[in-house]
Amino acid sequence: MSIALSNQEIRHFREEGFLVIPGILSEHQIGRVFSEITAVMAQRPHVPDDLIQYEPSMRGKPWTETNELHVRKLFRMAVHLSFFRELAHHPDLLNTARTLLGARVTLVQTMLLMKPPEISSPKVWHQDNGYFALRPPHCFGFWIACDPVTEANGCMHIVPGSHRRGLQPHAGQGDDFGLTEIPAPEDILSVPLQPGDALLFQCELFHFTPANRTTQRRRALQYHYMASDVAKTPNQFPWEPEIGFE
Ligand SMILES: O=C(O)CCC(=O)C(=O)O
Repeated sequence: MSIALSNQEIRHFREEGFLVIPGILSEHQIGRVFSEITAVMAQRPHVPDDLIQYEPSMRGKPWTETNELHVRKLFRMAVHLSFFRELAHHPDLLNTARTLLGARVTLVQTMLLMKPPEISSPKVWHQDNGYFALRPPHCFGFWIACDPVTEANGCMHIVPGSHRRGLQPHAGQGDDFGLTEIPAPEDILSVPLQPGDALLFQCELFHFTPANRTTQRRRALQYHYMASDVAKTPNQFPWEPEIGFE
């Protein structure tokens, strides 16, 4: 039996731009995610170039290419790794995407956001559609906690309802590309989660994660799906969808 969103949850997602679904992945599935990360790192350097991105703060410091704790993110895993490709077909993800976006959906992008202890950097305030440039913005992401996720180790911070303002100006380069106007503290909601819990967020919702200030790991999976009526518009971040579903 897969999860079926209630009308109230669908309304909440449309109005507030987010929804929390507890327990979307099992302990066993999270364990597989961790072992896949370890396997990828053990295969260095024989892995695709776009799969691993290291923490910028490690530049110039002693580090090893095989140390998981030096990794900022894994990227495009559904293209490169069968476990993550199969996970994109998980009924709770795919059926929820179809409920919110319509029958024909595409997997836009997958990431494993590693936010390692002590050396990580914040992810600046942004809207994902600042990177995707999709019109209309019929797209959302699942952000799935793999570790216990807290304010101290870098949980998601969002501005409920901000997707209704439409795409706002962004500036900066690479991972520092973000909103030119930072939200007011009173508008911000932090979203602590337990392993396996998912935050669903619309692709124009303002969001941010602080650095991990603890000695605990904070790994999260991010899977974005888009609807079939969406077109990519040109911007500075060229990307290709990972999977189309029939
Ligand atoms: O998990 C994180 O640290 C932030 C991820 C995020 O917002 C993104 O990559 O767009």
